[in-house]
Amino acid sequence: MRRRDFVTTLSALAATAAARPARAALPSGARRSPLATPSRDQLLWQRRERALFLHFGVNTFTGREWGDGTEDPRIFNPANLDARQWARAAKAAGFASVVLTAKHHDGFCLWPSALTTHSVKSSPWKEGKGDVVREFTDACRAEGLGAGLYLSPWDRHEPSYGDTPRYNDYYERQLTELLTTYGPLTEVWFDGANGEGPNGKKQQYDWPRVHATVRRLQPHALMFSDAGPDIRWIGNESGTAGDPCWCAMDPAAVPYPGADGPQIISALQHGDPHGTVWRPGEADVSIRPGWFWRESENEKVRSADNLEQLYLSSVGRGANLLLNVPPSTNGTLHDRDVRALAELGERVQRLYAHDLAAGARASSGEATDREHRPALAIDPDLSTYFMPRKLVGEASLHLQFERPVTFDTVNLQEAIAEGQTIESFEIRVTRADTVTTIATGTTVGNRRLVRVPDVTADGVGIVARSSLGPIRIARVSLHKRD
Ligand code: FUL
Repeated sequence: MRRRDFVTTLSALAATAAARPARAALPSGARRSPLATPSRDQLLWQRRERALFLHFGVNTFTGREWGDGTEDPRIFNPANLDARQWARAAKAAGFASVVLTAKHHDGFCLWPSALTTHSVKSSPWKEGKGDVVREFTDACRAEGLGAGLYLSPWDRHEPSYGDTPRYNDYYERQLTELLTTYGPLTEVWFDGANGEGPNGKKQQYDWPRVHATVRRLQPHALMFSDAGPDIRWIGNESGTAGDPCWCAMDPAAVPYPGADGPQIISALQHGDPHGTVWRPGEADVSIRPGWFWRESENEKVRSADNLEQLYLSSVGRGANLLLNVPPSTNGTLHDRDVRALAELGERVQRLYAHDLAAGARASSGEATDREHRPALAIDPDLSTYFMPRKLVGEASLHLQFERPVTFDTVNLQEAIAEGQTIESFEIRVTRADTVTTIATGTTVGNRRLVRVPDVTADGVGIVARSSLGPIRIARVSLHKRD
């Protein structure tokens, strides 16, 4: 649950979902300003596509979603904590990184912070000598996974919260502990929850200072929040990116984390084709009804079908998926969650295992340079791409097969290192000289997955119908579920 849920009505959300970013007033192909492009770290992060989220802390032991900070640290005692099990489950399912809640809103720290006793230090776990963040980061590295940390700015335990300058110093020092003790992090996760402190005053966060600290101490870590600066929240907690979904954004659209309103949600969902900053979306969603583990929700773990739908509505629309799989009171992931996760991993792996477009003859009606010839769209190398010479108007890519192929999934990928330009596309098939349009769509970005009823074809045409600039298709592949 988000704090903003209190103030956002369902009808406002419904209206938002239907809303689309205003269409550019300029003709297709005409550019206002150079397109935004990703940094190297953003590109690497986007290519990883899937990360696991671990909500763990005192709430695991109370069954609450939001602790109020009065929890007795002695309730924290995950007798069989096994961070390697978390990391192995993530890796086995094809997830490339993991993000842990080092501190949630209740203020309880999973590491022995020098700034408070409200931490693992005061718990019976490992007689107060344990450090979950250390075990977590070590396990991620041992499995070759990226490690990320969530540090809630809202702290319902800390007495200085609400006394703005004092708490901002406190938060900065806690952040510094995390950023300087546990080696390189791939992601630092900030949510915008913001309350009043014991003095009755609302805490004013100093985001520029927070961001500068992360940049200085962990230059390769990407910062997530509603307002970026590196990764944006996708605008809901249901695992659904907008359609269209642009990686670029107007930096003024979401002025600070936690800012609310239908226009803000729409900006997060869809991005902005003419946005000046590259800020790809991350769709966070839980495998269970709640963010924290509860015995009573063991029967409510999402099915593999449901997880596959989440994959299609997040990664398949060009966003990254951050799937929460919370450890239980004994400190391990529950069997049911591990099984569902593994099934998702297998489905994704099986989906891509066989590319029916491999070996096709690729051609285009448009002239291209040799280094951007059509065949480069069907080789697996995402750094090479098909790019027609002309900068405006439709462009098509045709794949001709030696023998007819039957598929139900089309995978499209743009060469996003150079930016994102495709605004709308169409997929056509040829069969016995008849051409049929089987799907149309909007943006592509890092990946667009299009599911179609089984179709058998002699050839497939991908038509980029409109774009913001040069069309660069890094990959077209065709797949069939078994
Ligand atoms: C929100 C929090 O309020 C929830 O408890 C959860 O951590 C979610 C991922 O972010 O802001």
